[in-house]
Amino acid sequence: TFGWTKYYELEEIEAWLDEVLATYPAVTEEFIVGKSYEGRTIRGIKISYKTGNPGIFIESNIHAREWITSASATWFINQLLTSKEAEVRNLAESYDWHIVPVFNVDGFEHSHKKDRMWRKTRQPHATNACIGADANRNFDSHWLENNGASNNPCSETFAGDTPGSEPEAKALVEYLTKIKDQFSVYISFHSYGQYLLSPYGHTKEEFPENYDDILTIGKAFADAIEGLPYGTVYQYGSTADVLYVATGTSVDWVFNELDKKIGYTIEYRDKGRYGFILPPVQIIPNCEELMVGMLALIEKTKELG
Ligand code: 0X9
Ligand code: ZN
Repeated sequence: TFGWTKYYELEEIEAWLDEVLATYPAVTEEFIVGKSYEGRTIRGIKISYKTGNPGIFIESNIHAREWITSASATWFINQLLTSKEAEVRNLAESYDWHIVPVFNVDGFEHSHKKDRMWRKTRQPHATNACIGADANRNFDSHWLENNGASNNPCSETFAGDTPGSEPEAKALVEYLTKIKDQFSVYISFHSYGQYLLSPYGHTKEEFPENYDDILTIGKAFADAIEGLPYGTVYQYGSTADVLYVATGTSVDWVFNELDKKIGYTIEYRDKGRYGFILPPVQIIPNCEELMVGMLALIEKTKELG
């Protein structure tokens, strides 16, 4: 049976998703973002307990090797549906959740079957033997500017030939545009480094007009996680300021092009000891951190209006 003491392959995650959809038909619904290059269906689950809730969109595993992200997304889905804790119930039932546990389906499959460290999509390049692009550099927001991505198909941060050249990114843009009135918060799950990153990724010379609020929310997230007995420390701030310049990311596209005010990238455990190969015993502790962090993040977001 499915659980959170090991990592699962795509097929197992999808079977679990089917089971969840069948078990909670009154409050769950499948949605389809689109098709990957290799023809897989990019699936999501919507969880909605009542009408009129504000929406939160969670995109996970855009980078193939970041397995802790889909493990955390499935854990989070399970908590929203099964937790009996008052705070979690309130979080679950006061928002409409749109969650894509494995976005980069082709890359994820490849990371299981062939190359554990695969990051990118799997679409071949027309004039180069290297395969794939960094889906998180392929969105049409400051695409390929400021050295925040590479034009070399062999680079791990290859931006793709054009914005939306990757079928996965193109499908997500179309899907998010279609449902843009149904969510106000966008969160992208990544690993690793223990950061809560906000826009902008494309420059550290400029900050969003609501950056003070963004930092206040970030602090609430980090403080909540530090309050757990694990003592895990998260840094927070703009991507360009805290980490590095990254252009054409999904979060920045949503923030800039869909005019959303709250968008974060969570970079999960650890700080590099295990890196992308986070041991399975850390899945649940990581998820506990996610939950207290999310509770604080959403609470503070609501408080600041
Ligand atoms: O470089 C990335 O795409 C992310 N880091 S990772 O090590 N997981 O590859 C950070 C991207 C965060 N930036 C924004 N979304 N603005
Ligand atoms: Zn990543």
